[in-house]
Amino acid sequence: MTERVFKAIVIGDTQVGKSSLMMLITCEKKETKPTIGVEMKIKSLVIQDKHYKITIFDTAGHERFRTVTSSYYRGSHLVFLVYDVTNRKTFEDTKVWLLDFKTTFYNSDGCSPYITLIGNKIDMKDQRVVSQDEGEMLRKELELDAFYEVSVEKEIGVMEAFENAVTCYALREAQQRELSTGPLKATIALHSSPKSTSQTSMSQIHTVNRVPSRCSQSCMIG
Ligand SMILES: Nc1nc2c(ncn2[C@@H]2O[C@H](COP(=O)(O)OP(=O)(O)O)[C@@H](O)[C@H]2O)c(=O)[nH]1
Ligand SMILES: [Mg+2]
Repeated sequence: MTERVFKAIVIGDTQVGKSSLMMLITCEKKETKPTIGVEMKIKSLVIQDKHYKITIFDTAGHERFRTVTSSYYRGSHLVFLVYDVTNRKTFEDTKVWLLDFKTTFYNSDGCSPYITLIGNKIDMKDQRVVSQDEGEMLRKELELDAFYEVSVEKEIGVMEAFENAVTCYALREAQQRELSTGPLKATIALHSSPKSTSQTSMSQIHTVNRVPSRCSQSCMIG
């Protein structure tokens, strides 16, 4: 069995829900203490019979002091850029985070990382100050690969965003390989949505409030 190993990172302002998001993806219980030190967790999942192991890194509190280092960014395949829909500053700061990432990012395998913009806390309807349209406009402006609105608290949309990123990055990588080594042997099913056998509950996914999933120009699903 071949297993693809990807590195995922979560970036964004403090308190937007990065650690909670990572806990949800890796099926861990909520942690109450603030994250300090390096946090890395592993998520194994199977999508369309393909096995993936994703190492997910959390900024571990360093974002508060803007001391996220280049080693954190290095070699990332998947990036989750998170803001809080109830806090406009966190939305505006996504541009700063992206710039920080792009100026220090280095990936030796030559395939661009798949960057997903995440607007979290949509369960807090009364406090929302950033609309879904604004999120989508920002995605276009920054030329990010995907945009999802989620609620980590209510488990809405998170696994869908995660699995979309894994699938799209795998396809991008395969296309890159094809460009450099000739015809692609593996057949990638392009005509169905990713089916997951991940152990995380998928029951909430269909109530997701988000812009339809999209890969980049080179990766379309569904
Ligand atoms: N209402 C609501 N609260 C959330 C959500 N996600 C995270 N939180 C809360 O936001 C706070 C900050 O979350 P945390 O994961 O520590 O954020 P981080 O600083 O970005 O790692 C915590 O009190 C979480 O319980 C969400 O989807 N909805
Ligand atoms: Mg944290």
